[in-house]
Amino acid sequence: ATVSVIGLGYIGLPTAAFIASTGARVIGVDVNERFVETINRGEVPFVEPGFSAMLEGVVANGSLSAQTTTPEADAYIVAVPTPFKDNHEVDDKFIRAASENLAPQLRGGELIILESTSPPRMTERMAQFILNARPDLTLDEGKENSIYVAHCPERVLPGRIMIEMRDNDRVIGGVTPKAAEMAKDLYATFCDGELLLTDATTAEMAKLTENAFRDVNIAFANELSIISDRLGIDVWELIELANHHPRVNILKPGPGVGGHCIAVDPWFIVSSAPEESPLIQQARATNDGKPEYVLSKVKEAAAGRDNLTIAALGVAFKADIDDLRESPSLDIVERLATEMSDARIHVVEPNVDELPKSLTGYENVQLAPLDQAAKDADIVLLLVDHHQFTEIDPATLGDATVIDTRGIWR
Ligand code: SAJ
Repeated sequence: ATVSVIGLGYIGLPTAAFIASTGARVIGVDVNERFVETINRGEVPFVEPGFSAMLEGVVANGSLSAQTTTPEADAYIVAVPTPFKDNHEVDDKFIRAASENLAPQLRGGELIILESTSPPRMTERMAQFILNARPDLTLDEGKENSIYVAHCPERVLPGRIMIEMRDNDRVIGGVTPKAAEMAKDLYATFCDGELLLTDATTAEMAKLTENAFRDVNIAFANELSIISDRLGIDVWELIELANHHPRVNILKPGPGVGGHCIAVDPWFIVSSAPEESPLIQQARATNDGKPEYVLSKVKEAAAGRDNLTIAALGVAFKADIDDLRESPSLDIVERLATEMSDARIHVVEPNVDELPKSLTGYENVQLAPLDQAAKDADIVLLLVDHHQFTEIDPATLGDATVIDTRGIWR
């Protein structure tokens, strides 16, 4: 069977490679020509521990190739971005484009899976995009011109994809029951986790619920960190102690919540049920407010001191990745650059070779190696718990003021 994976980003490309590693023929599709070329050379266009060897192998043996046009295939997996618009409603233009590009290739009998995280009913809408382009096809099962549409949200954690792609349980929701069964057969070829069948809308909501749960829990931790500052206690110790209770499991406070999932997905619930979701909305507001709080701590530490050098350690959205999407750390450094224009800011980000675009316009900001930045700093602002930073002995930072937003040096 031929499987076509549309969208070769952090999720689509590993999914394509895992399926290809089972011996299936996989054709990846992406609009980004540079991505396509990189992948066809067997190289991974982003940082993901352990993934290079797998990709190199499946490209070298011909199981996986990439192209910019959508081919004929027996199954399609759509893994394109689902950003939201200013009003927090989904922008479905990439799903629409993927649907319209694959529709002409269909002959009847194909399975089409939406993997992108989506608001309730998006999978049904995708099916409708396809049927609009191909009124000769039907969702009624068992006919020669039937197509089978399902939702199988991806739940791997960036940084642990090699483990989680195989081991995680998967929720598979069919627009029709047979679509769910067919999707289950495909995922069973590379997934050792349990494959749980439901309808498409429940599957969409399950994914959003998982990420909203995490967002609410992190908001609780972030609120505790501000309360703890006020009370003069160590929030890390506090949470560690509370978590010894058998039914308490509080996540970690930090500089805010970033990435393209936890900071985005709760909005899909909110936009589909605004009146019924005050708690989820407050969690978003609490987490989005944390960068401002960190900024105020830096300003407090800088008050009355001139000619300061600030080492900002990390701008990725979390540890040991190069992904800067929705990164609260990057946001904090940008605001430092504008609001503390007298200070020199040395940005240390071991996972990138050049200063992120949004920071290039500032004369007072430069990318610096860790040892130099740490040596010159009056204020060390730890924003991401990259392993390079956790390995530092804080005693070597001299008399710099340390603001550790991740609690790694306590
Ligand atoms: N964060 C904290 N404190 C914590 C945990 C995380 O401040 O205790 C911050 C991180 O620093 C980061 C943000 O939250 O800025 C999100 O990081 P994350 O590691 O929680 O999650 P993601 O966005 O990398 O991946 C999540 C995962 N979802 C869940 O764990 C429920 C992953 O399994 C999903 O596949 C992914 O979203 C997705 O694609 O939806």
